[in-house]
Amino acid sequence: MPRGIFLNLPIMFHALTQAGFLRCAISAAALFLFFAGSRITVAQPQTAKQKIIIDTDAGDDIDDAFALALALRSPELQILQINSAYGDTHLRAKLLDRFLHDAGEPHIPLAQGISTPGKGSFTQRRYAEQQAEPSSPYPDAVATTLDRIRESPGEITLIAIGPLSNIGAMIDRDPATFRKLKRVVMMGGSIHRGYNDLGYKPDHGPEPEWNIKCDISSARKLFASGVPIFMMPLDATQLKLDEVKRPLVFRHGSRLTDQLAILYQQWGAQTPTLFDAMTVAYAVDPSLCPTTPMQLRIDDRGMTLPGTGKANVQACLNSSSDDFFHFYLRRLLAQ
Ligand SMILES: [Ca+2]
Repeated sequence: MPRGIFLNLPIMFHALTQAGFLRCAISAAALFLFFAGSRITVAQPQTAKQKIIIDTDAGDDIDDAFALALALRSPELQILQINSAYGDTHLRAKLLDRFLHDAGEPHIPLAQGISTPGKGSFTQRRYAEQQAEPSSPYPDAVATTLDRIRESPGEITLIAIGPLSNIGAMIDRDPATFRKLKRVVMMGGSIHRGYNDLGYKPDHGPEPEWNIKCDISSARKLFASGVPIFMMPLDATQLKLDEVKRPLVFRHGSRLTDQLAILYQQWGAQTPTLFDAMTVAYAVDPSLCPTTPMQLRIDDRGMTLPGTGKANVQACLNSSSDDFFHFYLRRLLAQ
């Protein structure tokens, strides 16, 4: 036996003993931390879901359906109610009824908004018409939304993805209750970019945006309401579901994506622009559409014009289409 090792045996024994003690001590500490950690995990309340109400003119353009699909695939959200908005709101409610049933989500409450002499095209009319009439009339969207705000003051996010007629009526009926919304997240407006400006060429300037110009009076009421408004305008929402991404969705084969595939066919154009879906994405992950405080006024044509006064909205002026679709498609295709 080499002398060095022989001579060091007591020291080695001592070291091993110490190591053993240390191992025991570390194991005990780890066990303590494990159980302590478990206790902490059990004691912590689960993160509360965001309560949302969606106000939608689904049936004309196709992006509302894609926004709803994202909401249904976002476990952070508790959908209290979906309102049909603008135009033939009864038929829109039937579209939503079929969409939710056939997607496997029939428990979500629906309400019928205020019918207006709409200018919309209702491209997905046949899908809606094939839904049976409800056994009892759809509830009134304005009354039930106000009721839900009273039940959960300061907690509800209203996601507005259509012309704002229901919202204007809520403010007319009970402005104090409306002010108890946590916030409104809306698709609407055009600050620097108009339609079909994807940001690659020099700006050709803003233009009146559909959701604002269809009911200017209601939009003005919302801007003056005092409720925090987070606005996703044309500048940040021209998100193209292109020919590479469409097969991923339409061949996925879930009950939800099958509804999108049918509605896409009835819509009848080629490349959807998912304007409305950004509102839901923003509600879940605000980093997808960073906002800037702005003072905006609405002129008689429906332009949203920046001013220099006190900010009345938080507007998102730019977003990354790649980041959005990474977020969106991963959720939609996860099940
Ligand atoms: Ca819409």
